[in-house]
Amino acid sequence: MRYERSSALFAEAQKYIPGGVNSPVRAFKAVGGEPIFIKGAKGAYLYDEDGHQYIDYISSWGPLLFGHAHEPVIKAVVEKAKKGTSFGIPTEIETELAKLAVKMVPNIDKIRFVNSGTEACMSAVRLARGYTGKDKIIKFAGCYHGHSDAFLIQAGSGAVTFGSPNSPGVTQGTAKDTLLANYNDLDGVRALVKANQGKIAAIIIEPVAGNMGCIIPTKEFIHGLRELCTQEGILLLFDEVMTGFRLAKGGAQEVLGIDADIVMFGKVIGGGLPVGAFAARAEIMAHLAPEGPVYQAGTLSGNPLAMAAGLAMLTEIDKQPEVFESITKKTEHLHNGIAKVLTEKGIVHQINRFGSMVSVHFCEDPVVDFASSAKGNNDTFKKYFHGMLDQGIYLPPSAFESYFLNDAISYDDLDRTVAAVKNTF
Ligand code: KE4
Repeated sequence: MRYERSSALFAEAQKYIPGGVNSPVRAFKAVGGEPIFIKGAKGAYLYDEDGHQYIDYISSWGPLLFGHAHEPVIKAVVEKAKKGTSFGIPTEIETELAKLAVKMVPNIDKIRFVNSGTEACMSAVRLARGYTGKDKIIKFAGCYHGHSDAFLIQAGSGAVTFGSPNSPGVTQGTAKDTLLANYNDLDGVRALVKANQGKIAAIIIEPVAGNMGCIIPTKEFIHGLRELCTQEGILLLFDEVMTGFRLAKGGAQEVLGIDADIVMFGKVIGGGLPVGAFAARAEIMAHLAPEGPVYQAGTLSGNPLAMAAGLAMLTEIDKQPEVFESITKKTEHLHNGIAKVLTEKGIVHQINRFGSMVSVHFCEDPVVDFASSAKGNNDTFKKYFHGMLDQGIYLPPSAFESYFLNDAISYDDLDRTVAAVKNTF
């Protein structure tokens, strides 16, 4: 039995934790079988409790741009921990990380740290509503902005996998203020705005989507959204929890050349520890407590250990911007290798890639929105996932996710991965 200890640990976990996991996508529900349990990781490799090594293509769902246990991050956290873990009182390192983030990301003057991407997106929507005095928001089917009630309306990521996009527990009162549009459908957004004239506070979007697999906005769509928001006095909220500090120093705003009104971060900004953040021009952030009336708070927000990890990570990126070209080239190499093998094997597929975000879809037609992403053949996906896992390649356990490469992955690892695809099919 390849996964004896993981299986025993999973059985034990299920006695005390719902589904045995602390985040649903980890439970392998979308791919079947039981999750592996990880003992540790270093660089490109995960090591499970049964002694198997895996090339890791989720990098903790994005944060670990330089791979696992990256020396400068570990050192910073260990040193910081020796001086205490949390005070609930301001510390200098919060300002150091804030200054660096503001320097790296265009079009923001101030940033507020929280503990997750969910908190960042939830707080940004409250700020947008408080700033504009309007109630409704538009989100896109298949986009995932965390598990706050307002977003669990045809969310992407784990919520889609469970086939219950509208989660129980979300009230009609909440759902009525979240309007749904389709990604890459500007006319649909225009129609919603027209039908809700003067009532929409914000449009929230993943500027490059990663929770339906990877979906790239057309230039006409993303620029059209910016123009529409400017015309209508609607705030454009870029959820850069995935794309922030992964696509470029300045994230999607930089690579797409679009100025958002509020930008949300998570994952990379915490270097693998719990950090989320939201940022905007000073005149918008001035509405946030304690400067302004929009309330938002958090016991562990700006936690010194998390700030130390985030500061080490962003400092590494600031010093080595070539990391973006390196992981993009590696992702392109993987993309081309997988495409070649699947084509040779006659497997119907689409591969979407943007920077170091990539996803493989087993369907005929291009994947441009949630509906087209949902047409992927999940039986083929399951076979693919487990075939790769059994060969020591850890892929995201859901067709509605993107791969997140880290720069510790070598070209040998990539070629090993492509060979494993060939063996699988
Ligand atoms: P967290 O609350 O999970 O830190 O962030 C929520 C979030 C917000 N926005 C985007 C674009 C995101 O991708 C996420 C979280 N991403 C998923 C992976 N697709 C987290 C994995 C999980 O749920 O365990």
